[in-house]
Amino acid sequence: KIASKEFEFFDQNPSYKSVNIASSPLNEARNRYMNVYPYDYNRVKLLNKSKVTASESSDFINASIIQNPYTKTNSYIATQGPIKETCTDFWQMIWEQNVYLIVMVAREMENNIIKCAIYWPTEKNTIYELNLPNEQNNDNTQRKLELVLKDITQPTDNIIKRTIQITETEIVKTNNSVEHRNIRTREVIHLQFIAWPDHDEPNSISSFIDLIKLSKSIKSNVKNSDQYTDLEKQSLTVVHCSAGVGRTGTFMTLDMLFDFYYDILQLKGSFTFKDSLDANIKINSTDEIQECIIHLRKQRVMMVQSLQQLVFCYKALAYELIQFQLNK
Ligand code: PTR
Ligand code: PTR
Repeated sequence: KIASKEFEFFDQNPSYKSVNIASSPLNEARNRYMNVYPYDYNRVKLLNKSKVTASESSDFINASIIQNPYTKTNSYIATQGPIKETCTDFWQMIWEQNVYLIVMVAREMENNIIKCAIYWPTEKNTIYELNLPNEQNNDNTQRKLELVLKDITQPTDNIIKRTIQITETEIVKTNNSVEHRNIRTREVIHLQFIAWPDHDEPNSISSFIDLIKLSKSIKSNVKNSDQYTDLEKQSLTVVHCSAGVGRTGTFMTLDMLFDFYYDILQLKGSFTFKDSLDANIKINSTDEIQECIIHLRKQRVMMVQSLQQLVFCYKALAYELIQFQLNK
């Protein structure tokens, strides 16, 4: 009941900001849903503009930079599941933003409806080539991204983990030769959660918590690895579903709140069973889930999109805090 009031509160207090770039005639076709546009103020801009028509190019992708309200740092990119026409833009964004972790909280097809293009390489050790935009129209140089699926595993029943190697290459044509230069290579981890239909909630709490924990452990491994540059280590985690709001918002809410509460619990030493059931240790007398979603909704529309997803946040946070307490 409380959750349903709370949910109405979000819907009745939308914090709309301008979406002029997303809704402009030039970019409209790059959005999967016409009611889910990224705000202008925190959209991700493609650094190399790509051609949309013969004379016009655009830096638009349906993606929003999301700040973690607790750490006050930019932490994620929330984005739509690419459509066929935006797969190259998606990889361009991954490359330009130095991203090493993509969390996909959707299947490519649900209820016989396509929810996301298959934008990743599906055949192991085969090179998939994408042409990067050639803004200078330099006929002699073409930059490309080469994607190779290096590994695919299933760490749990509901998670598929892909290791995708991206290499930026440059093809330089001179009078009588074509030179193929590798500029840089990076491994990107792609985690796909396959047990969550949209507008709904995951079919098991613990399986979704596994996803959050796996993504946290990948981040800490990368921080300690010398394979990655500092820029890459600090990169934002890309999270998407179909619209990049409902399931994506739920993932981010829980991912941020787990860290927030782990820190508090480490400091406080203990808390009561009732505290954890409430999942609502009254810090500053606020409901942290509500606060967190209010912050997210200022950054992207419909983050945590349905009542079930809000209730799921409470259940999953309570579950995790109880486990945390029991395992201490
Ligand atoms: N927008 C409405 C809602 O959020 O419930 C209606 C809706 C429901 C729209 C389901 C789309 C839905 O599913 P799909 O994303 O599969 O089209
Ligand atoms: N037109 C759809 C709606 O309003 O329901 C847009 C939409 C589709 C919104 C899917 C959210 C959706 O879920 P998710 O963000 O989890 O993919």
